[in-house]
Amino acid sequence: MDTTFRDAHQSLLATRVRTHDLLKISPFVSHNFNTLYSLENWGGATFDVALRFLHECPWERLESMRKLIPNIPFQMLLRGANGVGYTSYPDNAVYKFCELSVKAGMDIFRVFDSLNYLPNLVLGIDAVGNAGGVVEAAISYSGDISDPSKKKYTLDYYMKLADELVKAGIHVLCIKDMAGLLKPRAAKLLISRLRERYPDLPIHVHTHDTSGAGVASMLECAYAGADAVDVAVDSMSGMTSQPSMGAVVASLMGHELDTGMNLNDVSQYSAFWEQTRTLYAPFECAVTMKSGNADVYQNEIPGGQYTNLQFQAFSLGLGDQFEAVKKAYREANLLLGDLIKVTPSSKVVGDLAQFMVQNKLSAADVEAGAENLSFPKSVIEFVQGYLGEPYGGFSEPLRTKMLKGLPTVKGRPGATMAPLDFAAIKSKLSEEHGPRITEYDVLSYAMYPKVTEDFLFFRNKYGPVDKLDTRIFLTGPKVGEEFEVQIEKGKTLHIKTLAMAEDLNVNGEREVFFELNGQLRSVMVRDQE
Ligand code: 3PY
Ligand code: ZN
Repeated sequence: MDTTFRDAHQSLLATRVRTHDLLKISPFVSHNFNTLYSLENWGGATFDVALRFLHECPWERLESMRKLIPNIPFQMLLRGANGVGYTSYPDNAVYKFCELSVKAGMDIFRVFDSLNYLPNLVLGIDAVGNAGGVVEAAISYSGDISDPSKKKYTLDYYMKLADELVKAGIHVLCIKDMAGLLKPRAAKLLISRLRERYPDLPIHVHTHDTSGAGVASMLECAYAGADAVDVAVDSMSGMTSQPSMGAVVASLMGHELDTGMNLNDVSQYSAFWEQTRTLYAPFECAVTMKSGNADVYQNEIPGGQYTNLQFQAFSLGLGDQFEAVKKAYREANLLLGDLIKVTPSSKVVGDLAQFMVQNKLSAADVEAGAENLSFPKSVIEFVQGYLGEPYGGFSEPLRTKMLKGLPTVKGRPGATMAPLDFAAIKSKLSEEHGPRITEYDVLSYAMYPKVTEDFLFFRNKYGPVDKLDTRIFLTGPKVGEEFEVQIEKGKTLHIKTLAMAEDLNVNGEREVFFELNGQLRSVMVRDQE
């Protein structure tokens, strides 16, 4: 599977790659990579970031990619009962979300739960199955099964969970190594054991290359009988992203597992992304991250979160704080009982770690003073049970001290949530934003109410900004610059910026003059300097 369209940029470029650039390279992918198991191009953080920061509709992105790539299965990442969000949703929101995803063009759903909590996983599996999608159920990997001193997440734990998932009726089993902890020897052990137990079950493995061992691990998985492994095109691979496509393709050439993929095609694809990546320089993790780092085996921070935490620390001018955050992350995880850490449980651990660093608290301080500390909201909601139940139970007596008498949820959180009234949401949105509200907008609202409202206001005011090219979108045109925007097939706007007024008006706005298809126009723009 190629992750370039989703996890690679989520992990390297803060998920900022725009539909415009994805569509530019889509015909090339369609023509040259039709032997891929799948193209991961949706879900995870892309949904939220598209709406929130890129001001574009994620559903339209999916439909547009589908039109240009009709011949490669599409794959998305579904956070089980957490949909594409950070919390539990009512069941009908997850079912409807899957139904619409299939309608918009999705094929394969990688379903995981941030605590490997079976009832949440089963809900996601059922929702995908109901929608007619391919169910790829994922076991999130933590710890190290090749280290006998690690007692919580053992080979036996993973085999039992696999048994439960197979019983739930899945099409594909995924091992989701979101932090890149699956060392080559552990990979061989786990995949060969799964292959032995389930000779006919398709097995798919996902990893991140944070330590630098990703290619080695994926090759071991392939040799041990995995059917598909995840890679990103070379120029979007490595470090917190997936291992390199070119490296895996080249390593298997002439072997019985030869992928049959052409290195020249990979290289052309990579050249496109090498160029395109430069447009996203402000979001580039490579500004702060220069190399792989094997300390991930200790802190167990997932790929996307690793770059986020590092970026936050460096942008505050606290580069050395990142070392403290990584250390605190490890401690926070142990305090909470050694959790599976992946969105959203990884956010809980990250928030606790940052809280500890900011307040200069050691693990012992947290344990001793929990009754008197104001923990981040995500941490409190986690101990209340809003994400489900962690394997091995909640950490006591810390949980009770943190709760300070707050109510708790037993079992699967979504089971006790009232269903959403989609018709009511639609009429509310239509009243506020006009009659063009679709069922896709309704589901965006179900996942992210405030972000979707902001997006709808923005779209009504500014139109389809996803049609602008990325440099213009991110930095704006220069005075005197001419550019074109294709708003639909055969409809192109010619724009030339002419001048800006010297003075600001009373609202702090400046008049900007431009030509639109040869006609003089002006617009008031708030001055940000
Ligand atoms: C996500 O949930 O977005 C992830 O990438 C988890 O690994
Ligand atoms: Zn990932």
